[in-house]
Amino acid sequence: MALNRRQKWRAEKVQAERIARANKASEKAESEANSDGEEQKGRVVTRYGQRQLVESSNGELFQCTSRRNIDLSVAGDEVIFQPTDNDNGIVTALLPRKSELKRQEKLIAANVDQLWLVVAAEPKYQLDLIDRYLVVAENANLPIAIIVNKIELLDDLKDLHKDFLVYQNLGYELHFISVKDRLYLDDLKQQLADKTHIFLGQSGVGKSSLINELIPDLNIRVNEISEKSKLGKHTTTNTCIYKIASGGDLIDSPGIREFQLDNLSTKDILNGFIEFQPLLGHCRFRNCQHINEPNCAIKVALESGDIHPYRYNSYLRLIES
Ligand SMILES: Nc1nc2c(ncn2[C@@H]2O[C@H](COP(=O)(O)OP(=O)(O)OP(=O)(O)O)[C@@H](O)[C@H]2O)c(=O)[nH]1
Ligand SMILES: [Mg+2]
Ligand SMILES: [Zn+2]
Repeated sequence: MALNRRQKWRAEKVQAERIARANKASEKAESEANSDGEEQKGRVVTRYGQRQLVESSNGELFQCTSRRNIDLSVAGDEVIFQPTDNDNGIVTALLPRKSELKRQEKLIAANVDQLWLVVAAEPKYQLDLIDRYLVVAENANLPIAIIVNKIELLDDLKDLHKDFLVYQNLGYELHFISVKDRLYLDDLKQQLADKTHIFLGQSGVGKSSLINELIPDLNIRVNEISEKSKLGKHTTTNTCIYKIASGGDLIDSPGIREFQLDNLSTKDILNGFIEFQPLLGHCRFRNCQHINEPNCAIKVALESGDIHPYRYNSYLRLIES
């Protein structure tokens, strides 16, 4: 519904007031910054609105605003900041990023080394959704591994292993675990012992529970999934980075719901199927869509069994949606 003139005027006024307030706050913070602590390096733990929580090298937390000319930071960002009073401060510089993780054009984390796609026995994983997440993950150009959680709920793991064989054959590392019963966590722990890791996946699969388990003194709020709906409850609201005592860093992020899934371009989709990569450019037509064109390298690979029919159908579904 279009806003009428009066509503529009009101919205603009509110917006202008908001900007004026934010500018005033940064001016105040800036003048305080000039009279206070030394500039130091820190890392952004989480951001909320115009503020961010910055961790200093000795682990102290500061609530910071940013100097006006500085881009918004996200969890994982390295910054220069200046403490003002007590536990407040002002960010004066944003250091260059090693990597940026974006969803729907929105930056969600910085300086991530490894991406983990988390799925679960309940809410039950959907393979086409996994393919969709993998496309997003592949487009971030980061190493990806898959965690299947809550396996203690299954009587028989045979079907599970069969379902995930296609991913194993594609070279994705797989971990079948139960956070609840602490099954098969040791391997995982070792791999998380250094570098920065982010956990992505549907709401309710146990991302926060896993981080809680890996960082025992952490109090991430974990809610029970509503028994009836069998739908994940949206518990984590902010992307947040946590340090493991042994050295690595773990980033918890809010679960993705189906309606929030990224709009993927044809290029992203093609980029997202790792088994397609060596074949691209080998079709008869340069602009081949790999649907029903003659002499299509992808279709040839499909027919010879080098591309799994399931994955090819996922590709078709994504390209046609
Ligand atoms: N049965 C079982 N339940 C688990 C396991 N791990 C986590 N849960 C439960 O699953 C529910 C959701 O866990 P969370 O850790 O909040 O899930 P999340 O992925 O962080 O969800 P969002 O923050 O909404 O994205 C909680 O009730 C957990 O107790 C497990 O291994 N087995
Ligand atoms: Mg969570
Ligand atoms: Zn083709």
